[in-house]
Amino acid sequence: MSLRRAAVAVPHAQPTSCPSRPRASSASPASAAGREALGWLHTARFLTTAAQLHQLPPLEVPEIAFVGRSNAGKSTAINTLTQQTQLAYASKKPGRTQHINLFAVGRQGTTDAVLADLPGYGYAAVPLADKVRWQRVMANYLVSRRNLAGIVMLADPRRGLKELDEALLEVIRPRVEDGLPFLILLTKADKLNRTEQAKALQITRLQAGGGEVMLFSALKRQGVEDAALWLRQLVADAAPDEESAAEA
Ligand SMILES: Nc1nc2c(ncn2[C@@H]2O[C@H](COP(=O)(O)OP(=O)(O)OP(=O)(O)O)[C@@H](O)[C@H]2O)c(=O)[nH]1
Ligand SMILES: [Mg+2]
Repeated sequence: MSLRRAAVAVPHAQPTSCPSRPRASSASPASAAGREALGWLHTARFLTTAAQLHQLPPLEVPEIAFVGRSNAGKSTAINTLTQQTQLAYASKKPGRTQHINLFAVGRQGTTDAVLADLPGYGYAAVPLADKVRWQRVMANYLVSRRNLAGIVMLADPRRGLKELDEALLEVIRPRVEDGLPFLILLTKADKLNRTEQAKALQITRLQAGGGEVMLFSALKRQGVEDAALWLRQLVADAAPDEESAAEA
């Protein structure tokens, strides 16, 4: 499989590295950069699916993993960010995503990034042996996937970060400390009032270990533009700029 990395230009993208930077509210109209980022994400299409790590194709393009507890809203977030209703399988029933599903993103048939929808962890009805097996697969993926360029962890703020989320934070800590971009999206923000949202943000920022934290609601489209910009910027930063590529 050959995937070509296309040059990425992000118009007026804002820096997103400061966790405490105030963010635009969900009601604010999309900025030019936000529209561009969302348009880019809209190009997402199914690439491949794998039940095991060795079945994943080795890729050169930046890959961004969506991880989190079962039912946290990973698949829904991917569908919302790509503005596609059924790209990733979302479901009321936890444990819907059981494979690593890859989606290619890029205009005009090029692929300049891949989104990876990972199966959720912590679903009580899954047999213990399967849970342990899956945790090992995911830890291996997060530690060893060479083209992993960013991690988006989704968590339901009504539950907060749980034991398994913290275990995952430990697994990725060395890579995050090494500069791997890491974002926690607090999903289903529509279920919280403003005070609860502010409190959830504050608490999670203390736990995020160098990652950025944003509120997100697929229902109210809250945080969608900011998350899209974060993804777009990450891919722009990961791409070799054209001049240095030409010099090499
Ligand atoms: N109110 C509300 N519900 C949401 C939101 N995002 C997801 N949901 C609901 O949460 C449930 C689980 O969503 P999924 O996207 O399937 O969750 P997942 O993390 O992919 O789950 P697994 O594949 O089991 O790991 C579905 O019923 C969604 O409709 C949101 O922003 N607001
Ligand atoms: Mg899912």
